Amino acid sequence: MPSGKQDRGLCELYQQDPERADKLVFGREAHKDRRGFLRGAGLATMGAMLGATIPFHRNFPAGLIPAAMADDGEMALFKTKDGLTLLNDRPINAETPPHLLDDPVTPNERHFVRNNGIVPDIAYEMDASDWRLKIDGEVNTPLEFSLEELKSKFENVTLKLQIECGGNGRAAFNPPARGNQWTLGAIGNAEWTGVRYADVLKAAGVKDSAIYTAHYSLDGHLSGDPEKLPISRGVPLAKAMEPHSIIAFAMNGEPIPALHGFPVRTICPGWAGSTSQKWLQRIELRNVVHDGPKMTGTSYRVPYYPVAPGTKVDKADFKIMEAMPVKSLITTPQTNQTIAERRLALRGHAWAGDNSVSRVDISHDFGATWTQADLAPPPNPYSWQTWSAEVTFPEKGYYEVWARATDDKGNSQPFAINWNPKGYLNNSMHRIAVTVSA
Ligand SMILES: Nc1nc2c(c(=O)[nH]1)N[C@H]1C(S)=C(S)[C@@H](COP(=O)(O)O)O[C@H]1N2
Ligand SMILES: [Mo]
Repeated sequence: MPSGKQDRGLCELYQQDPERADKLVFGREAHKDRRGFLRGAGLATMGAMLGATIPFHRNFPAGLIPAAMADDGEMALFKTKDGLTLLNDRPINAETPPHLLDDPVTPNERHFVRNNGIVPDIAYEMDASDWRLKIDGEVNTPLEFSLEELKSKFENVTLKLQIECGGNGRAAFNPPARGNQWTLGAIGNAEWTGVRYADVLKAAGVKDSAIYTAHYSLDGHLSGDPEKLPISRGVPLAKAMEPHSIIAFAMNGEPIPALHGFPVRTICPGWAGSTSQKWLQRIELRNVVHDGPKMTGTSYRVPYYPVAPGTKVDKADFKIMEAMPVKSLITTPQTNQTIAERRLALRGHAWAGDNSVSRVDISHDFGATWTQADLAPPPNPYSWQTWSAEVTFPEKGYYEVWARATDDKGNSQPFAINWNPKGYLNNSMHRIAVTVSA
């Protein structure tokens, strides 16, 4: 597994800024001299990442990503994925192109990945025999469970649950917001099996003083410092007690894959994905709002009030992001297709945080007119809902198809982005391009 101090992975650097990556690794002018050798600071960096010296470094071409880095560690885990777009390799962040999200239940190999830190060893080993889940803090009886105990002591539930990263859609922000440049695909709707979060807390006896939960996990901080946690978030007690909040141990009928949180994770569906904590080892009930890493400052937080694009907002004016807003995707057809027929079948999904979706409308004339799509009810609350529609184009030419979902509280997707400093909660309409050739 590569270790090092850089906060962006090499693959990401090469994707975004190949010249800078070359300079960093291969020295100042390497990008101008493609024969550039690995030397000096670049050689040291590469050696540190590979954990060995490179005797033939003089033959090592500029711009080459060592095969060991592509085949080992997290990149090897990433190879189990099918068609995802890699945004960053350290930590792994990858999204699913919308047309690969067509299934009503997202297969494991197509579920997006959002990591803040380093995948822990337990997930590589897929062996939970030494693992325990601890429940403590504001409880009457602190408890500890092995994986088998957790599975057998509580009723098991299986639910289709959507998890969407709070930063999904950030790439569309202007001025840009720093962070992973998610386009549309940081959303998934897998079938999860686990125990109710509420049942586990009730077994420990929730004290009246408890108001918030805190999740602690096994993933490593990017700095390599074992004292530091990459992320420790939590939810208000009421969300944890909601019957669809679960502590999951299986994803689509299999042990949770390494990238998704083996052996167990919370799922607090409909809320920013960061509340669904992977590689869980401890839940603490707290008598204050949790203040772990990425709970404070501007992480997973948005201004209390709407702000104009580019506004500098005082840190004191941020609140914790909770439920995600109503949103939809067009998953069939893929965007940018040329079709030889005037009629086009469309399909997709829609979801709405804590709410349910009451309708999806489709436009093929830049929003001038809308027709209502057929919308299936959710198989269970907090699953996305599948919709279908058909449009007929009047003549050949370039069209856009737009989808707009509305939830049961009357909220609809906007056309414009509700800009905020960190690029969260973008639920603007999904648009696809269609060219009709006949
Ligand atoms: N332990 C841990 N849990 C985590 C994260 C993490 O970095 N570490 N990332 C969170 C974020 S920001 C999101 S959006 C979801 C993504 O879940 P997935 O990778 O299974 O799609 O996991 C959440 N749980
Ligand atoms: Mo996220």
